[in-house]
Amino acid sequence: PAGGEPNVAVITKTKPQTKRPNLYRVLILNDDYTPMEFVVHVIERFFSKDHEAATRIMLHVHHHGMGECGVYTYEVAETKVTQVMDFARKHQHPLQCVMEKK
Ligand code: NFA
Repeated sequence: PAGGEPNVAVITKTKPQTKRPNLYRVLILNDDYTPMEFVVHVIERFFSKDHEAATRIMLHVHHHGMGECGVYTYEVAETKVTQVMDFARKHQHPLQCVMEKK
């Protein structure tokens, strides 16, 4: 019949499934009061570094004002920050730990 149903083509696009998660650096900040050995212990305990690597990071923070302890997805980074801040507070040290988007 004349004027029948319009012919409509539907094109569905498939996106390449390669979505990377957003990553966050966890940083420790220098201060004048937290003992160096406490900072080394924190880095070993919460960021799974050996004593040598933890000492290197601590000295970097001491000399440059801040330093990276690791790179994680959002929830893991948030957990690390909370663990470090709670542990520092419990031991009455002013150590600060923050996360920033890479
Ligand atoms: N600057 C601190 C001190 O001299 C040591 C420190 C290093 C503190 C790294 C915080 C972070 N006792």
